[in-house]
Amino acid sequence: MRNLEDIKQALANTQHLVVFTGAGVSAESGVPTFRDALTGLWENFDPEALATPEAFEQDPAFVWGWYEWRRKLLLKVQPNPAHLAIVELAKRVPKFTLITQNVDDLHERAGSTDVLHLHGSLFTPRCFDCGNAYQFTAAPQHSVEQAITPPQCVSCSGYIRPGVVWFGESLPEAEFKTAFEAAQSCDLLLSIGTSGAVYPAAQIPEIAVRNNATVVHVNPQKIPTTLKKEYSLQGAAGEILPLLL
Ligand code: BJW
Ligand code: ZN
Repeated sequence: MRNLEDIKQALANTQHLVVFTGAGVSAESGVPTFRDALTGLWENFDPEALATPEAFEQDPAFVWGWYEWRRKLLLKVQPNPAHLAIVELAKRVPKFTLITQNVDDLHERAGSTDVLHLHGSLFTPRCFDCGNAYQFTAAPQHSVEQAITPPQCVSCSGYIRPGVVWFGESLPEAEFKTAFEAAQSCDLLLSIGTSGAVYPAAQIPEIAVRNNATVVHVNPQKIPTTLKKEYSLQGAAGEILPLLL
């Protein structure tokens, strides 16, 4: 596979490697992606009914229940060989930045540090009204269809919301800035398991391409590439990434 040899060469010479991940990196752990046919979360749920502040205001128990179901699922799964390979890659390069769109904690549980979570986390809930952080006290409840009234804020009685970034909301400023600067200054970027459907995160590989970095997409779907230094490695992240080590 000539591509693989080129990419290994780029890895051996890189000064600043950026790894940018989406839901696909956690798929082999058993976490559903969003947009994959049949298995994606949005095959069965309408994103507009769940992943917006308006949806939460309209039916907080429905939305909170859905996120509690996903939090519970995460407590049962483990990082996969893709998460572990990323930890190993970080050790082998002079400078490393890990940017994820994922709201799970599988990169951290695999051993990655300083992970830039562009879309927040399922584990940092806060008050919808005043923003006060909330500590989970109880284990999440179960059934996927189960509506659960959210807990209430101790300071203002507002409902507690998941600490994720919904459509129409801004990305966390510090993470956004660091991630975009890394995309501009890196010489190699691996974009792993993302459909590239959601902006502004989807600009990250585009920025790296524009700045003449080598960009490698790892995805079971073939990702169209435009430039000589842009590659598509077709396959599951947990199988492809260990080949780069
Ligand atoms: C594998 C694999 C294996 C499978 N190995 N790979 C109109 C109104 C308002 C906003 C907009 C608008 N038009 C556009 C916008 C902007 C909007 C947007 O991008 N919309 C598009 C969808 C059209 N963006 C926003 O609103 C963002 N904010 C923003 O722009 O702020 C400025 C603003 C303010 C006010 C008004 C307007 C603008 C915020 C976006 C937040 C996204 N949040 C979500 C939900 C988080 C909470 C939750 O988890 O529920 O984040 S959406 C969802 O998609 C989630 C993901 O992080 C994100 C990206 O998905 P990802 O990771 O790419 O997953 P999939 O499923 O799409 O793809 C998986 C891939 O893996 C596939 O390619 C598979 O092939 C692959 N795969 N197995 C490797 N084993
Ligand atoms: Zn509050």
